[in-house]
Amino acid sequence: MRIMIIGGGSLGLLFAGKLAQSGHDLTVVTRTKEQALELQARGITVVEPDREELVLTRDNKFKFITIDDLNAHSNQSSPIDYICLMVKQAAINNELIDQIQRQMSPNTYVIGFQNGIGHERRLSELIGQERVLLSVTTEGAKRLTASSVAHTGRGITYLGSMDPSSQIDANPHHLLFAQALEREGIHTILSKNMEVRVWSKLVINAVINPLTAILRVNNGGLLSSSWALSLMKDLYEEARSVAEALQIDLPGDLWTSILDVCEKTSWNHSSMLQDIEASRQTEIDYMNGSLVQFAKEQGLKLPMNDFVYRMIKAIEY
Ligand code: KPL
Repeated sequence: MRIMIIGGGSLGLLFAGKLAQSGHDLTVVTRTKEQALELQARGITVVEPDREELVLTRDNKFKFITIDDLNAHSNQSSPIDYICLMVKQAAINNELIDQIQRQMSPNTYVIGFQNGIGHERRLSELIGQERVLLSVTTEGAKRLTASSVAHTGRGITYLGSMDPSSQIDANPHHLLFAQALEREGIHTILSKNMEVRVWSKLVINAVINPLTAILRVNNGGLLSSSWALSLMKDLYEEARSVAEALQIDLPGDLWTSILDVCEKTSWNHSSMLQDIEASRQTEIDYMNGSLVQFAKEQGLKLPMNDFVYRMIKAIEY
């Protein structure tokens, strides 16, 4: 199999480190030349809680290029089976989609690993829904350096299409790809229920992320105040009402799962809090912003989600 990973952040490095060990051909596409050179020179290190896995990558099965090198790369090599898109939603612009299209053969699949919602629509419109897969993963990863990443928590990676009629688990290529990840310790499930998975993760993020960023607390901090809990509950009820209007059947115990995530990741700073702390653009547009948008289309109002959306907009940058 030939696999391309676009994005050298924590998740991109974790999956690159694991897939590099699986024996398949791998191209990693980074934003900066410095990172591509460092990966080439040092290999990829994945720090597991009990050991360090160093994958030396000076083999011609591995390539490290930058986004700017992508166009030249497409003319040189044989077809890619999977392109794992591991950049934030805001980075998925028409230019990137155009570059991705040039890498594709009729059999290539593009897998979107983004938080939130909106990317599937954009990718499907330009690439075609039948070539687009989505992934929802709860693997924990923290980038340590340009070439090393800590695997901070084991989770589950769901992979599937938003089209419920697609026979994801009957496709031998997808089975092979899932097996490659599974063998390297990334528990992977081919799911026929991706809409519910994507929406469940969206609701979890829409409840936890903006509040942690506004209140400047870690995920566990939300549980220690009844005021914070009541804000979470309001965001949750509103998000659920949009899903209901769209006939998306969210799990009945999703509220308990949200509390569970806060408890299990108690010391983590949510990705949105990290973005605010680092003065980076947040993913609020694709989380609460999208919920408000979907609600509008359904004739609904989400005052709490709209409020946190505007609060984050006011404090980001
Ligand atoms: O996915 C997350 C994020 O930070 O974006 C949660 C689930 C909130 C864990 O930190």
